[in-house]
Amino acid sequence: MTNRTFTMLKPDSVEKGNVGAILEKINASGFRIVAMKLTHMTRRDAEAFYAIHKERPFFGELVEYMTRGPVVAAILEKDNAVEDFRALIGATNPAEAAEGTIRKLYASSIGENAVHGSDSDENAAIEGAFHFSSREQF
Ligand code: 3AN
Repeated sequence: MTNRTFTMLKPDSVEKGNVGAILEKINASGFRIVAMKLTHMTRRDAEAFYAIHKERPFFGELVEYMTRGPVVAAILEKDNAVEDFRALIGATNPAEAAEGTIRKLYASSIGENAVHGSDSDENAAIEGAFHFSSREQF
């Protein structure tokens, strides 16, 4: 079934100039870009977006990282989008990510892991709506 997922190319991907290469990989893997923008999350945005992790020891570091520069936020569409995108990006820790995955190629550590991918259809809808109005989705 065709469905949607949400991604962010995180500040490290933007800083290192990896946005073009990552988008090319996303396109080549059959995802359609439904919405996309360069946006700089405020501290409040990042704390809300990652609220589920607020008790974790890395929360402060995660908020610092996600707010230190702009991210490319996007909604992607494909059959089985959530699961297939998680497979394309690879494990949270790039050291454990499979060969050829985006994190294996472009992430430097578990903290700075290049891309976000929603972990369920429900979260994909919440996260997409966090960044895009319905007028910005095509
Ligand atoms: P994923 O991004 O693979 O869904 P989550 O949801 O467990 O992984 O973690 C969200 C983000 O929090 C990660 N993308 C990463 O930036 C950061 N993070 C996760 N685990 C750690 C950790 N052990 N140490 C530092 N940062 C982490």
